[in-house]
Amino acid sequence: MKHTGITSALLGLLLMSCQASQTQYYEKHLVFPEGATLEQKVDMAAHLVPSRQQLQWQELELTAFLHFGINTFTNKEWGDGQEDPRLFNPTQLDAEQWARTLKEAGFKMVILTAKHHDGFCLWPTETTRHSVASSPWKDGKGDVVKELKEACDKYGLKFGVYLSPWDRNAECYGDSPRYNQFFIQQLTELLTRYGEIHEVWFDGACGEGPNGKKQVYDWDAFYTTIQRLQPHAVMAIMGDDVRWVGNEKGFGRETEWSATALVPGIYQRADSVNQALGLNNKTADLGSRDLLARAHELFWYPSEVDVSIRPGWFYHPAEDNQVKSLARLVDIYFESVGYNSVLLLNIPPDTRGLIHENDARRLHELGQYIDRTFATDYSLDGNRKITGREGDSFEIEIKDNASVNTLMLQENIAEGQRIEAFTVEASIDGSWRQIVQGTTVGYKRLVRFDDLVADKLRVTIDRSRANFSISRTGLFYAQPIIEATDTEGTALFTPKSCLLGEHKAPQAIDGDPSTVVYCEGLVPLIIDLGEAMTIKGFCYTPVAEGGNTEGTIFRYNLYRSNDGKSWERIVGNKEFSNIKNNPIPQYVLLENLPATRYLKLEPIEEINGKAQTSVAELGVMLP
Ligand code: FUL
Repeated sequence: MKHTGITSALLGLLLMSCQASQTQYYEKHLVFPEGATLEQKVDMAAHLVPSRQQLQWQELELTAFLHFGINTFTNKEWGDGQEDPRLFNPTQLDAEQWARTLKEAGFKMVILTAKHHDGFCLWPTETTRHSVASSPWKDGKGDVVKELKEACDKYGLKFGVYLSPWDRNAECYGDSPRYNQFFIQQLTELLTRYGEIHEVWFDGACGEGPNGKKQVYDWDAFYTTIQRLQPHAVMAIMGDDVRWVGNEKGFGRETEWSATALVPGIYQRADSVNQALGLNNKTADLGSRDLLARAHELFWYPSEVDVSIRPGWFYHPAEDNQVKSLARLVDIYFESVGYNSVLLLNIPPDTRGLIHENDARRLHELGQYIDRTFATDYSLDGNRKITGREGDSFEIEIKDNASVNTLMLQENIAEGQRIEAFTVEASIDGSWRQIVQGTTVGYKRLVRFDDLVADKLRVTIDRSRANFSISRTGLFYAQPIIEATDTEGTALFTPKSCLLGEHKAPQAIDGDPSTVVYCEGLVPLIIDLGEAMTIKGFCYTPVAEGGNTEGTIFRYNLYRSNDGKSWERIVGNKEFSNIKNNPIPQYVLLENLPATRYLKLEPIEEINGKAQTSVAELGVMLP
């Protein structure tokens, strides 16, 4: 028996090592063998994996672009290269303010336009006089690249450079060998003078037109220069590490394959192969099975979503009031980071050399929103690894009976991107109801759905290219956002009566926030609208800053009823975020609520953990 045991253990080990050695992974690129079947291709695609630096880059999630340069001072989006460098004169340039603002908002890397299409260099290059060295800023002794890199190091941010291949100032542009040399020298300066560089961004834009200068770039030489000088950097857009998502609006594809048949532009065959396959960066489908059937090779070439916080990429004073709203930025976040992409959000420093107050405020709000949304994971055991095969399901238990509206799924992409389709169901009162269906997952998929109170979710992986491996799941509640502009004009409907516990509380519905009701204990507030009506949400107004805020509700449940006797819970264990530090009216949207007469706001926790309740105003929003 003993003997047999050892033998079978050895056999098991042998088998395991055989199996292990059979699993072949392809780093960054693979070529399908001649005559490969679709099944073989799908299996190979499932084993295409990112390089180490691609993986590290993907994990950054949130990265920032800073478009700053001579255009900032000429108020243009594209300079023509003829600008007087003396126009470059920021009065208060403070790279630490840039880095600090971005760091506090949760960004992990900053990419600076070291040279845009106008050819003006933000560092004192030896290649041209069209640079900061010819400007009055710091008497021509300044170096924006250096200042920002030092600030990034101080704040623990990674640093990347944008270097435009298209150069409208360089006299040698169009004389291909000479310009390539010139460009490599610029690249070499940037990659050797400032320590570690994590991303090199080569813009594909060129506005020369058919009669303009024709420059044939030596991508191989650019590539080997980066490999030699900064082997850990990723090469973006015209490089083969990071792919442009295909728009500058900030939206990724819901079905986003990092394993794609699109050949990166730096390869000579790119145009012919991509044309034959009918592909470019904007194509909706870059990696489906249909495409695999026609493709000869695949690249791990993940998507980067670049978008500006303002309409333009560079600073224009006329756009000071056109900074994207928080709601828009949050949508962008969900449809980039949440769609298997990295977000590259541009914030253009102004002519002072500062991130403008309006942009800084919005970044702060965005950072807080993301932090708060993902601070509480309502799933039990979100960090457990889940593996399985096509058709398998797994369940996610929901903690505290909380209402949730966001599911996070992450594939272990170190083993490849495999999931092609999934279904999410919720167990409500003992029966399963389908909530949403999705396609790809990849590094991260944030699935949004209507607010939901359920015992658990069930996720079924309907289609997978090989056995799937999920590294992380999570369940969150993303607060609806009502913009200041939306809410300012929002008139509240005054309920007919209000009870605090058993006592009438007319002060809570008198339209005057200075009249406050306090009471001992965590006591529910009940409002009666007089008749059942369609409502859009409710608003709890706490005692304002400076007043006696004891009893301010922090966490709550909300119930609805039409007879004041039987209650349905519609919001479970929610918080009025930041109400302690910023006690402003709390607008809460309620979606798809049937006509309702009574609402009950039940406090679960007071801001300081006391058993007290207070309210300045309570009202509802009508559609
Ligand atoms: C484009 C450029 O032309 C814009 O000016 C901006 O730099 C954007 C990120 O890429 O191609």
